[in-house]
Amino acid sequence: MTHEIAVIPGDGIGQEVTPAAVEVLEALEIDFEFREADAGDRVKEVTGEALPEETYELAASADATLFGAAGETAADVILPLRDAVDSFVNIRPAKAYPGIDAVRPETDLVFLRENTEGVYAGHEDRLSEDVATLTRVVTQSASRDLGEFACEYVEDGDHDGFTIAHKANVMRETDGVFRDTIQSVADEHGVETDEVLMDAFATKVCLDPEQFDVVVCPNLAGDVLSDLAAGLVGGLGLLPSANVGPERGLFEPVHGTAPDIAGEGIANPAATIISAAMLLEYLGHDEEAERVQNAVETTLENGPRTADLGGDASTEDVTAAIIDTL
Ligand code: GGG
Repeated sequence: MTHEIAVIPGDGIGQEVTPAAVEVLEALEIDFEFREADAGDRVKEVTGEALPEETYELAASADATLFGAAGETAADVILPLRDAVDSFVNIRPAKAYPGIDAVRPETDLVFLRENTEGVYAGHEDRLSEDVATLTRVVTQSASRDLGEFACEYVEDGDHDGFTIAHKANVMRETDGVFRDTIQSVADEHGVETDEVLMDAFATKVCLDPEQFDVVVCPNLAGDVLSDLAAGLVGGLGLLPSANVGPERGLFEPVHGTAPDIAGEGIANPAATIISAAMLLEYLGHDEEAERVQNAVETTLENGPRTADLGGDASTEDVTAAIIDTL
């Protein structure tokens, strides 16, 4: 069976790390058909559109999508692409790998981030020169989908339960719906939960990350808190993500375009290659997913390493080492 994979490198280092992940996938004995498409700042400059219709349609029809990064046009690219694959959850593991000089080497977390609403729902207005507004949308239905996913994730994996991170003491209606709906789904499943205010979580996770395992968050909180966790494990070059929907998935590193190093060939491809491992698992290739994950971990431990991890290797050197280790 051939898997059709949409490949959307986007901008900045997305142009470097996405082909690296494709090279790793090509090294496996799996029948892939890769179809590349444009999105982001560069294509907008040329065509006036950050997300051409054919790119959206490709993501909406491919078996899975591998995406790199978007910069200034992130809202016009990433959010519609997540919609194209009907993704309601963004899975973001934050793990400290052996051999990496991490601030908190004991960190091993997974964020399950709501992926369709909150303040990223796109309802922003400029009412006057002085006043800008943003409508935060939280629904029981999206919170229920996330809650169901979180329960299944915990039941299928080696997890005791999950933590709900929210700010319902201030955003009583919106985060109240989020917290109460997810809690009631967990009760129906008999899954254990605890809850934490998201600002307190930011401190607690820095001081003692081991007290957390699976963390279920609203959209913006999941984006911010997973970047914070990246700081604990060695940087954004190490955090993958999977945007999962009922029939399709979009796999992308957590990091953005890194304009400060874009074009130099020194970006760390690990986050995108681990995202490709998540894509493999999503498509049912568990054994190959584990091989890729192990090859990345071995390479992170033994080198070569890119500059963000204290080395001087290029993106190509690291990718070649991962493929050799497979
Ligand atoms: N590879 C993902 C990317 O381009 N991240 C930049 C960004 O702005 N992300 C926002 C989000 O993940 O919602």
